[in-house]
Amino acid sequence: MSPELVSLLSDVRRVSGETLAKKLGISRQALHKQILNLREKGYVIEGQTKAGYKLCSKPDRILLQEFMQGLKTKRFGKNIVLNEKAASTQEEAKILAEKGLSEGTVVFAEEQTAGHGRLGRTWESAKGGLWFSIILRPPFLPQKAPLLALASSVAIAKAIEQSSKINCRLKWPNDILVETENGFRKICGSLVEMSSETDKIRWVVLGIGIDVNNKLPKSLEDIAVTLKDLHGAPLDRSALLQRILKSLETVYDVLVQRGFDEVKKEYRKRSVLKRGQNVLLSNPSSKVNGKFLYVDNDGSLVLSLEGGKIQNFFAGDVTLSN
Ligand code: BT5
Repeated sequence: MSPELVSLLSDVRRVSGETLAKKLGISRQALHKQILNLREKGYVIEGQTKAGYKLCSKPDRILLQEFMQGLKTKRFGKNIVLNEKAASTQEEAKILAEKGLSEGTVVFAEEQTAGHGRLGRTWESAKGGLWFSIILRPPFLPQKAPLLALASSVAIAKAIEQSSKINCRLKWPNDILVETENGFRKICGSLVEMSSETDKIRWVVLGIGIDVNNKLPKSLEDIAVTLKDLHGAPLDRSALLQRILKSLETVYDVLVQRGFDEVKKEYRKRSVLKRGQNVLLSNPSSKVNGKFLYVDNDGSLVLSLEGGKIQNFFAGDVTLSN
């Protein structure tokens, strides 16, 4: 792989073999070999030495060298494990976290065979999505870990909005939705799992699943949608992941250094829940009806229940009701 050649080809409409060889400091023969090599890897490159080369499309895969070249973070993703296929990046990352790998380490998979959400629910993870988990070691109390789901939703929403002009909405605690003509559809879910002592987090693994260019099964048609469908064309997943990691790092640093206030403002702007709205909060063992009041400073959901009691909830699935 030649990331330099890919980036030269990406910069211009058509470029002669002579110019490319000169810029790379290699012979025309060596250049020809690199072009063939890229074509074998799925790059569609039109042309020959004389007429000039043109990069028509890149393979829809995250390729290490190219990815690292465009990654603008300080820590997040600097150490990245790229899997063609994994049972679950979450499980792999938890093992690495336990072994002591540093904050910002990312485990990514092109495809997951046993991806899961909260409460062991299945997460559909066919090729073409972004399925990854990040190791974090936040210096705050374990009670504050749920804030990471809210903060990561804000960061991902911002990155998606910059990459595609798609407006993201957030649903407590961990969903990113998009409003379509058929109602809200989920495009991203996140999962926060941790190991802690009474007053210290040992590690958090933040798992993120984003529907990008993947196909969704029929069973999810009414609740999910992909960015490709919304955008009308496939997205460059490598560039999107680079942008998401940068955004995650920025928002995470704000959360750690300055607290939840700033992030909360960004969260509230995009929240589908508006004050006074009737909601149903479901947990495996209970269902509660109430009016949404606000998201508290510890990330919990504050509802006003029938009879006027005000209560904080730390987990559950929210359904909007009338
Ligand atoms: C979540 O769970 O939304 C968290 C999903 C986290 C997935 C990532 S992928 C990388 C890492 N490795 C893993 O194994 N997991 C993480 P929850 O709120 O429980 O939502 C699960 C529900 O979302 C399912 O019951 C389905 O209804 C729906 N769902 C499943 N697959 C989906 C998909 N690809 N897109 C949108 N919705 C999906």
